[in-house]
Amino acid sequence: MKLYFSPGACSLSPHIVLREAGFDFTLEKVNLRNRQTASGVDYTTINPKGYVPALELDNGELLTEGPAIVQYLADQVPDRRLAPPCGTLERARVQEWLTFIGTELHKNFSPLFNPAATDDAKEAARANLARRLPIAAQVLEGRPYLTGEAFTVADAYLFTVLTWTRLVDVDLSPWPSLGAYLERVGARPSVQAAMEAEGLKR
Ligand SMILES: N[C@@H](CCC(=O)N[C@@H](CS)C(=O)NCC(=O)O)C(=O)O
Repeated sequence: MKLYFSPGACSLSPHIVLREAGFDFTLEKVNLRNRQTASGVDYTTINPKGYVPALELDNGELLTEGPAIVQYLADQVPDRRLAPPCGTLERARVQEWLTFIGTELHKNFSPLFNPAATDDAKEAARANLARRLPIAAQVLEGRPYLTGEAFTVADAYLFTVLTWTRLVDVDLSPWPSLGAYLERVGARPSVQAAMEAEGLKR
């Protein structure tokens, strides 16, 4: 398998999951400014959506959309318990978090990275984050991971999104459980290795 990624972007989530799952895989960096891959290919010829992540499967098919990719990976290695079995309420809880992270957190960070976004759009995004981050913070006051005692693919995604708070000056100090969570998940060997491979470790 090959993961198309950009350092520190949301592709870090499937990157972490590939390592948690123990897969053999390769990485190909995508320059999101000019949409060229590291090997000099126009990325839109590989993934017409133009954004990362995309996972090239061993049969040549391309799978996109982070939440779909991480669940596909988890389902290939059920023994690793990266997601509960399909069709269970526990699985729906993981999907509930993946959707919340994708639509309510991730997409409210996007304007903060976008130089073309107006100040009003940025302010609205910050206000949305200030209303939504406490939802995750409250849950993490009572458990180490989003759905309980065990790390799941939803944690790979939340960790990834929370790392962006450092880049766009979103202060996590009102929610100490989120800071502690960043430390906890960030200490996992898979996360350390993924960050090293993406050149994110200082
Ligand atoms: N719906 C997509 C969103 C992916 C996304 O927002 N990717 C960002 C990086 S975090 C990106 O590649 N942005 C560049 C662009 O949109 O052109 C997913 O969940 O995988």
